[in-house]
Amino acid sequence: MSSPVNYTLTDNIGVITIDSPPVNALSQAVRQGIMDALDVADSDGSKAVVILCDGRTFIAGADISEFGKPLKDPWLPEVVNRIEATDKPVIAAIHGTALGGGFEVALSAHYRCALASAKVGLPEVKLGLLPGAGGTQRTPRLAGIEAALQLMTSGVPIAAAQAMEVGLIDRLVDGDLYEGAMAWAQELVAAGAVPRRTSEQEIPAYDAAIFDAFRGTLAKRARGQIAPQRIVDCVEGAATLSFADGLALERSKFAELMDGEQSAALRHFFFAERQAAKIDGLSKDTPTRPVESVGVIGGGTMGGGIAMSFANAGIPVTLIEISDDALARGLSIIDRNYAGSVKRGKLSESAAAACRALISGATDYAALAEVDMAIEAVFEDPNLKKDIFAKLDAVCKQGAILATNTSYQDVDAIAAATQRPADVIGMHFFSPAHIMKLLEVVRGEKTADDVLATCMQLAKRIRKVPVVSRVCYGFIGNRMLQPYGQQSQLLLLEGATPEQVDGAMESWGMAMGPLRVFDLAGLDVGYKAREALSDEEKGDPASYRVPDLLVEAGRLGQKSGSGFYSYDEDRKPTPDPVVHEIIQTAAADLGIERRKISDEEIVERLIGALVDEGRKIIDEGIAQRSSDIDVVYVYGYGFPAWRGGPMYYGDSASL
Ligand code: T1G
Repeated sequence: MSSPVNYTLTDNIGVITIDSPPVNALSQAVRQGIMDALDVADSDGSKAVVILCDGRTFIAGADISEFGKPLKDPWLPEVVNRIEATDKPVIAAIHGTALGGGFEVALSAHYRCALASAKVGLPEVKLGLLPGAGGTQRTPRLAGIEAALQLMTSGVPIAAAQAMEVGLIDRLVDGDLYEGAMAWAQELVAAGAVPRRTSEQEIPAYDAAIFDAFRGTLAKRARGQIAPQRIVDCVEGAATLSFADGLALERSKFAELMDGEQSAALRHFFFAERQAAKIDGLSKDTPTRPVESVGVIGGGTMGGGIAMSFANAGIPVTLIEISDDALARGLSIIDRNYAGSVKRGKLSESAAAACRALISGATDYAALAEVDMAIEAVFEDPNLKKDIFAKLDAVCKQGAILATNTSYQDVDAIAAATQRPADVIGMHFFSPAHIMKLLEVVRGEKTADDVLATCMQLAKRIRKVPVVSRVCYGFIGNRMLQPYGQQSQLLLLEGATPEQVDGAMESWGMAMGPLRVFDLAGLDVGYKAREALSDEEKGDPASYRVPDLLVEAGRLGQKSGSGFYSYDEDRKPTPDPVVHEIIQTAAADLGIERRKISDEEIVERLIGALVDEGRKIIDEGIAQRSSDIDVVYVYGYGFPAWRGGPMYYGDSASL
C-alpha cells in the first residue's frame, strides 16, 4: 500500500506532504513516512524542508484509534526529535487545526507558518492525557510558562494570530499556503537561516508561584481529574530540569495517564460522541431538506434559547407568540441573553447584533407559511401542542419539517394531530437552549428518513450534539432522571440530608447534585405534572412526599428563594434546618426509620438507578446504543466525561 507521506525535491527545497484522510492523524504509516522522507532529505542536497498536509487540515493529532493497542515503531517522540535534529531548516506550514501530536510535530520544526484561518492546540487533556511528544517541554520555551499552562490544561485551540502573539507561530501566510511556505523557505535559505531548535531555547522569565497557583485553580475547575495536574508537573519540569530530563518526566507521566482509567473513559467518550451522529440502518447519503428559515412557536425561556441557537448559526427565525405583550416579553428575554453573551465575552457587540437581527416576531401563524422548519416550544400541555400542530399543518408549506421541543410527551400522538406525520419529529433542547449542546432528536414511528437525516445534519450546523431517541415518556435523559430522582428522595427519608446527597455526587464528579438540580428546575414543575396523575401513576409516595411538602410550604426552589436549600440573592444555596425537619416528619409519617448513610451508598444507589434505567432503554430500542446514553448524560446532565458516561461507568464498575 502506498505511503500516506509523499516527498519531493522542488527548487532545492524538500517537501514532505502528508495525505491521510480524514484528519492526517499520526498513524504508524504516517510516522514511518515522515522518518523515511527525512532520510531522503538528509542526503539529497535540499537546503531546507517544508512539512505540510493535503486535505482539510494539518495533522490533527496522534491516531486515537491506535491507543490501547501495542504501540508500533517509530514512536511519535522519536519522530519529532528526528525532525528537530535535522541539520537544515525545517518549516511547518499549518492549515485547519494542528492539534496534539500534530502541533508537536510543528513545534519540533525550526520555523512555523500558518493560514490566518488555522488553529493550533494541545487538547490531549480532553482525552485524559498530556502532550506526550515534547509538547510540555517545547511549548513553554516558545510561549512562556503561563500561556503554555493555559493552552495545555484547557485543551482549547487558539487562532493562528493569537499563537503568533505568544511565539508559537512565526508568520501568517496570505493566499496559497504551499506557495507562501515555499517562498518563506527560500527567504530563510537566502538569509542563511540555521535550524532553530526549540529544545535549545531558554524558558522565558516566570514566577515560580505560578505552578501551585495553577494546581489550586485546577483542583476546582477540573475537580477529580488527574491529567491537568500532571501537565503542571511536566511544565514545572520544563522550567527546572534539562530538556532531556524534562522529556523523560513527560514520558513517564504520559504513560501513567495512558494506562489510567480516566483516559480510557475519555477516549471512549471521544468516539461515543462521534458515533452518536450515525444512525444505524440509515444510508449516509440519505437526502436532506433545505433549512434556511425557521419558525419557533413559544417565546418563553426555551423558545428564546432555541431561536438564538438558529440565529447564531446564521439562520433567520420567526418567533411566534399569542399576543404583542407576550411577544415583547419573549424578545426581551432574547435581548437579555445576547447582552449577557457580550458581557461574558462570548460574542462581540457586532456579532450579537447581527444574530439578533435574524430574529423577528409575529403573532399570526401566517408568518410561518414559507419557513422550512417550525419548532413548537410551548409549555407541556398535550392538548395545546396538538392544537398548535393542527395549525402548523394548515399553514406551513408542503415539505416543511414540524418539530416539537417537548421534553417527554408522545411525539407520535402529536404527529397524529396533522395530515403529515412523516414530517413530524421531536427536537428536545436542554435549558438554556442557546448554551447546552445536547439535542435529543426524537424519531416518531412515521418520521421520514430524510426528516431525521436533516435534523441530524442541522444539529451539527447549530453546534449541538444530536442523539437519536425513539418515543417513550422522557425519551432517554429525562426517563433516566426519574429513578435517579426517586432514589435521591428515598435517601433523604432514610437518613441523608440534601447537602450530603449533593455533596457526595459532586465529589464523585457530577456537575451538580440531584437536589440542587431540582431546585434549579423548579419543584413546582414536578408538582404540577403529578397533579395530572392518578396515585397509581405517581408511584411510591416516598418518592415525592418531600418535594410536595416543600411546594406546599411555598418552597419552589431557586425561583422562590428556597427549596431543598435556602438561596441568597446570588442564588447561593445554604442548608436549611427547616428542610431537615420536613424530611424527618415525612419519614416518620411514612414509617421509615432513619439511619446513617455513607457517601459510597449514595453514589452507588444513584448511579445504579441511572444504569438500570439505561439498560431498559437499550433493551426497548429507545436508544440505538449504550454509548449514545453516555453522550446524553455528559452533555445534558453534567455527568463527568472522565468517567465515560453512566453506561460505560456501569460496565466498568460492574454495577
Ligand atoms: N485520531 C483518529 N481519528 C480521528 C482523530 C484522531 N486524532 N481526530 C478525528 N478523527 C476522526 C473522527 O473519529 C472522525 O472519524 C473523523 O476523524 C472526523 O472527525 C502524542 C497523544 C480534528 C477538530 O484530540 O478534535 O495527539 O467518524 O467528526 O468535527 O501528544 O476530530 O468520520 O470515521 O471530529 O471536523 C490529540 C481530536 C490526540 C484531536 C475535526 N488530538 N479530533 O473535527 O470532525 S492525542 C485530538 C478533533 C495526541 C500526542 C497525543 C476533531 C477535529 P469518522 P470529527 P470535525
